[in-house]
Amino acid sequence: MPGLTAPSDYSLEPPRHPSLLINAKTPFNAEPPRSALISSYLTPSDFFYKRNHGPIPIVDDIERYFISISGLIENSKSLFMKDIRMLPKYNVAATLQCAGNRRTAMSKTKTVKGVGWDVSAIGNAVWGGAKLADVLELVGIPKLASITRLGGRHVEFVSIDKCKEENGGPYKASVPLSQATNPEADVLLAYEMNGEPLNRDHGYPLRVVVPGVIGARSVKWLDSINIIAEECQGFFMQKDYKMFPPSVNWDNINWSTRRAQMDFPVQCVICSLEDVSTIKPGQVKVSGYAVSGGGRGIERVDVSVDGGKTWLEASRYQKSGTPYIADDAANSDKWAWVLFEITVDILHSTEIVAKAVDSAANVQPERVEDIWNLRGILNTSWHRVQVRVGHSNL
Ligand SMILES: Nc1nc2c(c(=O)[nH]1)N[C@H]1C(S)=C(S)[C@@H](COP(=O)(O)O)O[C@H]1N2
Ligand SMILES: [Mo]
Repeated sequence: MPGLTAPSDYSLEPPRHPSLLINAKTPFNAEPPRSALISSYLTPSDFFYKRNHGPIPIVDDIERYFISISGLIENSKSLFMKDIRMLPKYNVAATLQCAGNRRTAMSKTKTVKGVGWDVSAIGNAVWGGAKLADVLELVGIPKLASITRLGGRHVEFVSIDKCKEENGGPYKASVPLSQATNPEADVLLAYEMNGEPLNRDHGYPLRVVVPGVIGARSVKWLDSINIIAEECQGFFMQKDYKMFPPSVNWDNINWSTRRAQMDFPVQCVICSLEDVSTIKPGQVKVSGYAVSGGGRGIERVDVSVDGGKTWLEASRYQKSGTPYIADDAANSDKWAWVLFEITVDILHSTEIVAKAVDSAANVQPERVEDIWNLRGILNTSWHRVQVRVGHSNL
């Protein structure tokens, strides 16, 4: 591909913010301190978690960059950036969350395999770009189609980065055609993040954003789109990012028995306190984020200051000063997180817990042990932090 190339080593990585917590240098995997997440509803791109499986691709010549669309369609097509920009532009607020968010906490139960994320492998941004549904119309696939005339049922996104899991091949993933062609699913080919051109870490010049779905399906540095009959057969769809029960281990795993994870479940995390904090007795602000997948809003966030015996309801907001209502179409970004906040009185050392309920009344599991899985994905257990009340030296 002339416009976009993939280095085979890490000598040409972009600069990154020094306050990121680095979980792996090559490939670069890093997350912000949790306190940074609650300082704004939109996560600045500098502080947005970075999840990579290879060296960051490079744009040699943006004028020559194009994506090709082919597969089970009558006519293949190449689209340059100017063709994508010609389509109506949408700005969609959507939270991207890695399926491995909170993996470190899950690994305390029993070892899991994967990058050790704390609670910040998540971020909320306004993504600007064309709707995939409009792009697919350019190759003759109508809105709301679930199958093409030639039998295509899935839309595969292929990048150009060199991933060791793919034996040096590119990262790829797919979504069902019915989701890709549904304008309300808001699947984007995004070229902007928070009003600025995407930066290299986040997929410059063009990435997919699949709102409400685990981050793994939002392919960065898009190179081509294939319309295919079956789901993408790549590593990250077939041999990774699947949810297994706790009884499955590396000796008895059979990947084909489980579906590729798509929507993420309801999640919520306290970001105003570390895992263990020493505080003065008195009022403490407890705040954090809550989000659910599939476009389900957050109906409630409960906070406990006695380890989960009794609960108080926190207030929720997206725009400061405006209370959030889960099913208020006019005032809620349905793909985006809500921030929550409550001030509590803490006089003794205790455990503070938070859990959220989504608009389908889905709740978070209490115990991480019950959802433990060998890849350490989707840790959505009640979020717990310890506070130690100290009386001196504070
Ligand atoms: N081409 C490509 N796309 C990719 C990845 C990747 O390694 N290569 N990682 C995926 C994963 S697992 C996640 S969680 C998100 C992370 O996006 P971000 O780095 O912009 O936060 O990108 C996804 N898209
Ligand atoms: Mo991820």
